[in-house]
Amino acid sequence: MTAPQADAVACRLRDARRVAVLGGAGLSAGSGIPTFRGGGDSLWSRFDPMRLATPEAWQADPALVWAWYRWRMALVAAAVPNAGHRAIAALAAHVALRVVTQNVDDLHERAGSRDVVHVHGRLGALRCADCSELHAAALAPLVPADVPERLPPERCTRCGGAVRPGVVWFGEALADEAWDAAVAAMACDVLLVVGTSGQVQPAASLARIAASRGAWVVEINPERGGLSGDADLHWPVPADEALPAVVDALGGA
Ligand code: BJW
Ligand code: ZN
Repeated sequence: MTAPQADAVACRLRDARRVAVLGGAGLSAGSGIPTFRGGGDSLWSRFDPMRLATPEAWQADPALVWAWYRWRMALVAAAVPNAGHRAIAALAAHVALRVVTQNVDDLHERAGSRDVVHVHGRLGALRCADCSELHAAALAPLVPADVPERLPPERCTRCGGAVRPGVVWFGEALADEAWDAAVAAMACDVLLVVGTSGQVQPAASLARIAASRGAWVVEINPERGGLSGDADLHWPVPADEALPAVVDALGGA
């Protein structure tokens, strides 16, 4: 028997022409990647974001920042997509789907999703801190054997500058191309907001943008958060439970 929420979401999806996912760290929690906020082993309960995830932190101590990102890359490289990522990839067989994620891992891609918009960049997309040139390995998936070889990184082949993780730190602007694609994706009939606390701007404003354009918004998150007020339905279960149930209710992958 499927959950009533799964049937309700599936029913909306059947009538939708365009569907979007706005995802966050909770989607990858089921793959063993820690979230940023909350209790347990969350990143910001153990590490100071101002010393690790800002341009000032990079200026002050690039070796410390690199060590932390190297550890994060190794975690991601050893992780595998969970049932939530796989269900999102499977949904694309049923509906016209855009995936917008705040996550910097590559688990959506490894689960089979195409054209994922990473509004906060990607761990694997190393780039020059000075001229923004992408590092050669930028588009390769993260695999465990690569992580020690890639780091510490070489200097930029174009300008000799330092190579940095291709993520968006606090105080940095999101890449125009990613932001524009994310806003365009919010022109949808149904938005699935999955595993985000909705505390970080401007990404959190995307749900409001979709709602203001008439989207039906479902929030899949065990906890209520900053985006619950924008949601028509809050479904308080983990992503790797809810999303496969939606695919099942739609009639399988
Ligand atoms: C589950 C689950 C399961 C658990 N299933 N769910 C307006 C007001 C106040 C401040 C600002 C503002 N506008 C901008 C700011 C400043 C700042 C900001 O938002 N600060 C707030 C935190 C106060 N924003 C910025 O600085 C942004 N830049 C910017 O605004 O630039 C302006 C500018 C313009 C022009 C020139 C220059 C500048 C940039 C933000 C970058 C965020 N970067 C990070 C780190 C990325 C790199 C890295 O990974 O190291 O991005 S911070 C971190 O938070 C990361 C995430 O993508 C982001 C969002 O986190 P997310 O995904 O929501 O995770 P959590 O942990 O918060 O929540 C997890 C959720 O999952 C929870 O709700 C759980 O319940 C749930 N969950 N298990 C489903 N199994
Ligand atoms: Zn350079």
